[in-house]
Amino acid sequence: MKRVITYGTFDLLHYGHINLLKRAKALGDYLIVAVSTDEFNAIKGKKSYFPYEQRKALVEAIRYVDLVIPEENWDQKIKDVHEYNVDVFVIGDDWKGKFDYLEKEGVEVVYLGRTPEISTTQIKEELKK
Ligand code: C2G
Repeated sequence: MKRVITYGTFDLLHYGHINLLKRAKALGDYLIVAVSTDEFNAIKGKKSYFPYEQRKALVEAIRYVDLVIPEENWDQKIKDVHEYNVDVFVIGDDWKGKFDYLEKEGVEVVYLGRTPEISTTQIKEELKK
């Protein structure tokens, strides 16, 4: 059982997020998604439209996702990969290089290409027009 983990806010869920989760699941058999809490979003400087509980419920409804856990801080990844026996860490390549340190924990680190032309920020901007 190859276990994969990824992290994110996943606000205003869109096909870019789905593309990422679909490819992440294809790298193993079990996909864990750590969804940023509202409190951690504030630390990340992100304001979500949907609160954590709703973002969690949306991500849990995705066929590729097996488990959703809260992401509460920048530093929990090392604990998480051991606690959940993770084999692969995956995230979009906007984060390229930022999480290579997880390789020292025996985890394969994969940066996947972001889906172009779609972002939560862009959705919000266009809805404002
Ligand atoms: N993503 C993507 N293509 C897009 C938009 C997002 O592939 N057009 C990916 C991002 O690269 C990320 C995931 O979808 O892997 C979730 O995106 P965000 O919710 O923006 O996550 P982020 O705020 O980058 O949080 O500790 C890590 C952070 O929590 C990552």
